[in-house]
Amino acid sequence: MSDIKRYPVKENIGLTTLVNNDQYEAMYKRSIDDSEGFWAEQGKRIDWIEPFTQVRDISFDEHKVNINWYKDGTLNASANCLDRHLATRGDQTAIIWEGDEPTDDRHISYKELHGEVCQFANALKTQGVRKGDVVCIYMPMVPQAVVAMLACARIGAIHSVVFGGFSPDALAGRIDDSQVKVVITADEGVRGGKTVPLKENVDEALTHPSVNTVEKVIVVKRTGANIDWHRSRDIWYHDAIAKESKHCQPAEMRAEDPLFILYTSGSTGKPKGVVHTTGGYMVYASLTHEYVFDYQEGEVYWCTADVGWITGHTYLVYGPLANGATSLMCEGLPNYPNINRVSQVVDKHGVNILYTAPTAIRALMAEGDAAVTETKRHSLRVLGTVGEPINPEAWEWYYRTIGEERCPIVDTWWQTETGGIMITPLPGATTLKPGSATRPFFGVQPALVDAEGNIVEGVGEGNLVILDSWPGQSRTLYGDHERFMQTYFSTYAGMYFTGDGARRDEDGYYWITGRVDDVLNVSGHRMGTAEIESALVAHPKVAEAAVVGYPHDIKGQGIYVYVTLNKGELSADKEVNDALVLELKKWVRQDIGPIATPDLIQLTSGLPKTRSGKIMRRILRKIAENECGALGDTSTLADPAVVDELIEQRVNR
Ligand code: 6R9
Repeated sequence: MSDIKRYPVKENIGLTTLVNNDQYEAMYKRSIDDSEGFWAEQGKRIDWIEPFTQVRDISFDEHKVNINWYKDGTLNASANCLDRHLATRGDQTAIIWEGDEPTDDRHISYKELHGEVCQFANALKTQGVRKGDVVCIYMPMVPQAVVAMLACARIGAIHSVVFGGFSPDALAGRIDDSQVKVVITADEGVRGGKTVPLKENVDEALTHPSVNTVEKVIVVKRTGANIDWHRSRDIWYHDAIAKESKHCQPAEMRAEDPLFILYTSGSTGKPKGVVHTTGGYMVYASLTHEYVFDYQEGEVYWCTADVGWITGHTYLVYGPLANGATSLMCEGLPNYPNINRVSQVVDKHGVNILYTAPTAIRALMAEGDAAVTETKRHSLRVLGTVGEPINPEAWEWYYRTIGEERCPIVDTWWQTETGGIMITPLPGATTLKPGSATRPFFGVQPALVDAEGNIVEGVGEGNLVILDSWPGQSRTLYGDHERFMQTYFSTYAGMYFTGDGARRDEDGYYWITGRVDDVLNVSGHRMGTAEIESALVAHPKVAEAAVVGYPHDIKGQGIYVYVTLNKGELSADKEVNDALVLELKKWVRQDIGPIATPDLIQLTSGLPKTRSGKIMRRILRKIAENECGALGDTSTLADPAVVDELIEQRVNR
């Protein structure tokens, strides 16, 4: 490990929330030794209607997992993001919106955002939305997406944001799973100069026979495109708010009332509706946003994630707004219309803190210094990354080229289920090692577990678990607490299992090695292999499908698919087979969405199976990685000849 570079703390990053590593160590120790006292204090950073007296009430028992933070307190998340700032920073910009085209932008002050959220909250009530109802938000990256989230929070409705890149089928599944009452969408989205037919997708999703709870569809006019209109069901957003008041009393919510549902891929086919509640989530979002990004009053903070992902929820909306930050929201792509767009936006708005994903960094890096031409980036102070392991080359490039060796990089490890950042450096306190997410955040107790379920001490490797609860933790899966307990608490009894593997070095630094379950990480997006497989086997010509990941320069992981066809469908004619491969790619794209499009498809006459019929994915992964010499133990194969054919006809070389 001695060739690992270290970047000691820089003195010149400006004001820092934490002075040094000793302070981190002391505060961390306190957060573990006196969890109750630490979180009682931190709980005060947000505004409560009825203050809490109980801090934590937790059971990690695999059969009766029960997680409560600040249980008897009441609050409103939108009031914490808006109302409490009005007196001190009502005229400060809350959201800078940067449109897809560089000429398009808008500043929205806390006062304006408050007014619009109240208006829309009233509109939702007028449309019949009540406390506890589920509202689906299927939107492009426009300010109304944030307004919609906060308006739901204001009246105690539970939002379920579905990423605008998901297909009508994927949307239908998510609407059906949580019995959505109202859908909020836009006529079209715009990204990288291309439009996305969001309203059309909603119309199609709502024709699914299983979808029968949606009463209203509220439509934001983004492009003015021609769209179908269902008079009794559809309402324009601007009409819905027209007559509504800019005042709306925030609903008094209990700390453990759900704030939102967010669907994420697991290792089985059906997406999981991860539920986050109000009090603990807000405390954790606000605390991590301040410490991890060393956020200082008045700074411009830019998280490039879409609101359809957890990163957009916690670090574009709830964390920064709870802290009164100016949060930049960008509609388009990091490389549109030019490769230096990110740097241009940084200069244009004086961005101090930039939080993005390794896949975006690698895409910029691929163009060399073009990503920074004609820009200065002098305002930048802290850089962050999230979503997947960052390779040291990309880290170094980010550090030198974007940050000019001035800005610490916070490589933040966390998950949809964790609600907020869990393992991360703290700028100004932590010596950095490129590729390592470094040390646990306050209150977080990571551990490594070996194959036998024993905790690994000191230097070592294993599956990453978390030993005790933290306030941002997900409480359940919507409508399926059994599955929640089963998925996260049954692998290692009494511990939260992350699904990731990790290594710990001699300094106690964590190095995340990636998923250990059947979940891929494609451009920082979680994709269950089972989801893609079930899409494929639904194709009339497909008999069986097996999906694995393989290393991809830009995306981190690419999607490699092995497909066997129904009898007689595999042609002797290469052109016919090639056409089918294209058709299958399109099929998956339409079924799930563009992010799930397979990169490589291999048609084969058989899959490697054990005698009991289990697909041997280990072998398929090796072949997809083009490492055919290292297949490992193949003695349990039912038919070894299959492997020779797979190697012979592999499509990654
Ligand atoms: C926030 C988010 C979670 C999975 C997680 C892990 C991977 C996220 C990472 C990272 C290495 C990091 N992951 N951050 N791996 N280093 N800094 O991405 O949530 O979409 O639920 O994905 O992403 O594999 O388990 P989510």
